[in-house]
Amino acid sequence: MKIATSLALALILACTGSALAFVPTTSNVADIDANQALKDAQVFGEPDPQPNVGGDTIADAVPIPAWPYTDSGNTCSFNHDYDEVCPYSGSLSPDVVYSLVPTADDAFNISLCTSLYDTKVYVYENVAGNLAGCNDDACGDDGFKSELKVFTTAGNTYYIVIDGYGSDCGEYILDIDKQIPCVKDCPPGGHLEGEPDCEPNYNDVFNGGCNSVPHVFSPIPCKYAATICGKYGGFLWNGLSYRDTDWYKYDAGLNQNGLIICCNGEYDTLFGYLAKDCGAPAFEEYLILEPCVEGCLAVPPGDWWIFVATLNFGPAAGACGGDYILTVEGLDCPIAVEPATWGEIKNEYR
Ligand SMILES: [Ca+2]
Ligand SMILES: [Ca+2]
Ligand SMILES: [Ca+2]
Ligand SMILES: [Ca+2]
Repeated sequence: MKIATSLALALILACTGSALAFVPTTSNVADIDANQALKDAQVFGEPDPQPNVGGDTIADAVPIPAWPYTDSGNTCSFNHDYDEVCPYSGSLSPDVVYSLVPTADDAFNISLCTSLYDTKVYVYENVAGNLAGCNDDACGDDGFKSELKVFTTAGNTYYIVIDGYGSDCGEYILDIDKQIPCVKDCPPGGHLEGEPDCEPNYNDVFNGGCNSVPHVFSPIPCKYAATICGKYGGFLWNGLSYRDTDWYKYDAGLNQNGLIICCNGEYDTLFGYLAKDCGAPAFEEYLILEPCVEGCLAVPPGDWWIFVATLNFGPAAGACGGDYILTVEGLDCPIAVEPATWGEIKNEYR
């Protein structure tokens, strides 16, 4: 019994420990210093170098003949030839290069999520340095593995560089597959968020909530069931990774019985509600949603703020102008009466 208890505690600690790496916050900027401290504290076992079998540089990149595609190896036996900042700089990790020539305009998902070290991945279009996308941390048991979606043009050559954080190297598992892009359109009757699309150095004075000075929120239209069509995405602000955060409020006193709030967006989405306190804003409850997957939360009675943003920061989060749909059901607003003509009313009593 005692063993079971301590085992359970160990499991909880393990979960908390890994979740600590990237517990989602309501911030609009990646906390690079805090993340870096967590990443630097990671210790990897001695690598198990495997023979360098090609792919050390773009000149001898391993061609990807067809997809879906999976390959594995160990980066430790390769040289450090390339690096990109996303957002951590100064990496000296060895890297391995693959190449892919799409036959149609497409989108690909490149995953290192099941790899065994702190990976980084980026893609060059046709020549080294012509960056089509970069990601350091997106997935995996500790959140430090990499995943990237890239849009490709038929006939171009895409060089996929498997790299690492700091000087980390190790065993990687590369999974590549064509991505069916998620598209969300505003349904009839949807209320437009109205915020301008974000862009480089965008300053959100529209509905950035506690991240804006002064704090600003978008009011949820007073309907029993409101549908809001929002725009979001990630961008760079003076080289740092930012994201558009959208904070919504409703009139105090309109939530007597609880709400059901749902969100469905084109990108990996962070969605939740929180107490109305900008002193130390923290989620009461949140969901991390994959593209085109709807998630719902039951909000208890009372006054709360509702939050929607991309899960990630910077351009890797998804281009500015992405769409999401937020629905809020249960506000104690007057129920709209359908206008009826006299003829319709008479028909009711025929
Ligand atoms: Ca490198
Ligand atoms: Ca990483
Ligand atoms: Ca927005
Ligand atoms: Ca916003």
